[in-house]
Amino acid sequence: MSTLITVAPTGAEHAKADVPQLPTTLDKLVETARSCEAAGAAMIHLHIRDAEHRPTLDVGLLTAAVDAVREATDLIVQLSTGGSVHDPLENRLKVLDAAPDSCSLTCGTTNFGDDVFMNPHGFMSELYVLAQEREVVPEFELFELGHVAALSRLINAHGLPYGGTVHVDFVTGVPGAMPGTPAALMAGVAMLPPEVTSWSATGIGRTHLPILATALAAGGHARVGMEDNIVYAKGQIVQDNSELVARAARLATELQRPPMTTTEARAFLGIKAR
Ligand code: KMH
Ligand code: ZN
Repeated sequence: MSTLITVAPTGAEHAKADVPQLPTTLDKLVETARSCEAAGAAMIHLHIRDAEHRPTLDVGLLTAAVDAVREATDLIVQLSTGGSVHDPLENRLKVLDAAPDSCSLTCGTTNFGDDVFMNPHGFMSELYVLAQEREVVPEFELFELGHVAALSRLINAHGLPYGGTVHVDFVTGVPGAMPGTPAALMAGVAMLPPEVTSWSATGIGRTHLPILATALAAGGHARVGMEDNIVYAKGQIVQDNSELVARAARLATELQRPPMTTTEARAFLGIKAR
């Protein structure tokens, strides 16, 4: 089995002032999308920034980013519906107006460092059904073991998502949420309901490498990128997201699970042809 590598290049948390190499402009986003595709990524998880490099859910800017990445690459374009912890729920639903291939859908409220990342059941249900209607393939983000149960509740209430597959991503190592340890990840994998067809994992900060290695060894897929981790190795800050993608691709290839092509990934996730 090959490996689906997703890159999350920007996120909503790092400040541009602290991490100047963060791709926050459209040009830089397209450049990083190209280099990450060449390095082995098949999907990109996008958060965008405004002219002041602040996180934004402006639908016009989101649409421009989706169009530009589609024009420059064959990557599956996944928009974050998580946004930042400060984004109102109604703005997060409007993300689908930008017509991405895929969207993230976090399966419950969670501690998020000093903040709380809100995902009440009504919001998740509305987003789930909207994604079905718009023919957008969701990726279910699981920050906590309880989120696995919340995912089952959504599937039982609304049926399978558009595309007919159920792909989940464990986001581990967020301070106050599920730890980024092999034991916690494998506990989550053991709980997955039968409808889940594939899983990936990411580890925040220093949990990045152990979670990447665990996911690859256990038959999962990988998410990497500066949204989650800006340190390549001790004393070495990531300069370009493709460094993280290339390392994941090398590890996956050594483990006889080379990176999935974008064409394979589209079929694998049931992405709509556009
Ligand atoms: N920025 C976090 C509050 C997602 O993209 O869907 C939420 C997040 C999850 O990153
Ligand atoms: Zn995100």
